[in-house]
Amino acid sequence: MLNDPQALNDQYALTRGLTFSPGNGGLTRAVIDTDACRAEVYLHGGHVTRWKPAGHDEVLWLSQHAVFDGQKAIRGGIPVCFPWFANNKPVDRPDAPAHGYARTQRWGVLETNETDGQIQLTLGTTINDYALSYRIGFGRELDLALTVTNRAGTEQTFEEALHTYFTVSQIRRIMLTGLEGAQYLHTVAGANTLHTEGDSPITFTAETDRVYRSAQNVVLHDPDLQRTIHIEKSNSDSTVVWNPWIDKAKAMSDFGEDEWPGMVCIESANITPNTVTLAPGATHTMTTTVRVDTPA
Ligand code: TA6
Repeated sequence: MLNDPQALNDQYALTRGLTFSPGNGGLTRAVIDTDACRAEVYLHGGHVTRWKPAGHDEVLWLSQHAVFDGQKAIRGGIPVCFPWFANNKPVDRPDAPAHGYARTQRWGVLETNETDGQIQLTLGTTINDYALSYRIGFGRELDLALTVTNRAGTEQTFEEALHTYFTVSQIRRIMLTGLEGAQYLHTVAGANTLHTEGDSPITFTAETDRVYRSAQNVVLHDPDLQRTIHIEKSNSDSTVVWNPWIDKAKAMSDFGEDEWPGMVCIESANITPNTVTLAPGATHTMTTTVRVDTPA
């Protein structure tokens, strides 16, 4: 699995906008720079950290305190959570990491190409008896496709999430639509109580940590940034909405105490009870497309 930027450039660089170079902490990253967008992806965790479509501000949020040591998950961007979400780990692995192994594992480059101005980068890794292939399309939209293959001789069941951190003007001033009427698990402080979303847009006035049982697309309305972000998805029956607010932000060493008002997580996922079970050799692909509009 190539990690040296020069070797990666020799094999995978694209003259029209994709190169590899040492990034923060000396970690190898792909840098995308085209007329359509600028973006960055670290091989550590297969982690998209930046995506700035032409004509818009940066869409993804990255903590100023994110750690790039090649061990810890990078705080912000799009962490890949697999083969479980949060602490839904196997009971016989009490010390296993929250959100699984994918976000702290080294991923390799499988393919790069450019089509109609969109750069496509496909990364891959293996986790236990799973093979993961992650195709990312960088253009005026951000296209993510996470494909999981069961390489075991028996069926396997997993959870997954593209744990996307979005930059917002001010958490108290944004609204989410698309989850009206959806059932959700409220998990703040371990409450784990089931609720049903009302008919009004979702607004934020306190720590918010919800796993919606919904396959619906979500729209993030940010009037102060004069933008609307559309999060469209397929083969995803869960959506997580999270903002840590004051106390939880303080409790995280890689999250600035004053950063929480400027972000929200909206995560395309498959989380219990919407787990995915694959027969031997079977595959499952979850997709998410992020699109930014300037409302009329
Ligand atoms: O997606 C929401 C969540 O499960 C929160 O409960 C919070 O723990 C967040 O993920 C971040 O988790 P991390 O392990 O990256 O600190």
